Order: sequence, then structure tokens, then C-alpha cells
Amino acid sequence: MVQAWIMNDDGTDQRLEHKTDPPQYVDLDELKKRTGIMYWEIDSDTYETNEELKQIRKERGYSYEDEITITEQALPNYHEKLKIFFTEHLHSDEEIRYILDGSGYFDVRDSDETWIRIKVDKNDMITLPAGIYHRFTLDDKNYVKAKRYFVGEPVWTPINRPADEHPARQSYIKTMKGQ
Ligand code: KMT
Ligand code: NI
Repeated sequence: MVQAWIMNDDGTDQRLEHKTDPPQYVDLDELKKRTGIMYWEIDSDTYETNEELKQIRKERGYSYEDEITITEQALPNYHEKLKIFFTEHLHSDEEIRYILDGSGYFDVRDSDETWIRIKVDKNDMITLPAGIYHRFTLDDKNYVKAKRYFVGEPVWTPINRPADEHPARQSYIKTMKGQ
């Protein structure tokens, strides 16, 4: 089950939890309000026949799918990719990930620049809205396997911060303000 907390961004090992002392947890409703992130829990042992997943994909137009395994053995240019994932960026489209196995952290900026760290585990499916500043890291287990979905032809290109003038950023800010 996904868990989120305010991140203590103290510059130490990115694979650690980085909770504040005491921890400040952010529940799913608050996460949605502060960032626009959506979350579903879907049993990854039976996802191929899961009706809820089928419905979500249909409603949200997630036509494309593939799978990514992030381990040193499985992912070509592993170290370089991890650096790219952990560089603060946005995308012009939603980033949709469904964790089949393993775990990791998505860090997302809320509207006052606070990093919220989201721990994703097996069965967690999350959608980061287009235009949100974010990054990803493995945790100390160094392993995640995830499905990637996309609306139409995938564009994985990260647009590194600063990207404040990017149309997806502008549109994200507008949506969050109007909420
Ligand atoms: C990304 O774009 O950050 C990734 O695909 C890595 C995370 S997948 C759980
Ligand atoms: Ni990204």
C-alpha cells in the first residue's frame, strides 16, 4: 500500500526513507489535493484479468503498455538511467506506473515547493499529472518491476527543471489553482 510523507531533503543517500522527525504523513486525499496525483491498489498477481484495471485504462485512454525492470542486471545503462530518473523534471503527459514487484520512491513537489516522498510497492498504481515536477529513485532493495501506461504513442522524454514556461507546467498550475 502506498505511503507518503514530507521529505527531509538533507542531501544524504537518496535510497533512504528521508522522513522528518517526527514523520509527517500525507494521506491519499491530501496527496490528491496538493498534487493531483491519483492512486489505485490492484492485485498484481491477477492484473491481467482485473476488471478495475481494464476500466481505468478504458476511461483514461491508457492504450499503450510496456514493462520496465530496474536492476543493475536488467536495465541497460542502469547508473545513467537512475541519475536521469532522479533529476527533477516534468513531462508533457501523465506518468503512469503500476508496480508489479519491488518498490521505490516518487518524489513530487507540492505547490509550496515541499518535496513529498511517495513510497510505491507491489500492487500500487499511480498517475502523476502532466506538468508536475518530480523524480524517482529505487530504495535500499534496489529493485522494481513496473508496467508503464501511456495515452497513445509514448513520449518518455524528461523536461528538466526549470521548465516553468512549458505549456504542460502552465496548464498544471492552472488546474491546481482552480481546484
Ligand atoms: C521513470 O520514468 O521515472 C521510470 O520509469 C522509473 C520509475 S518506474 C517505477
Ligand atoms: Ni518522470
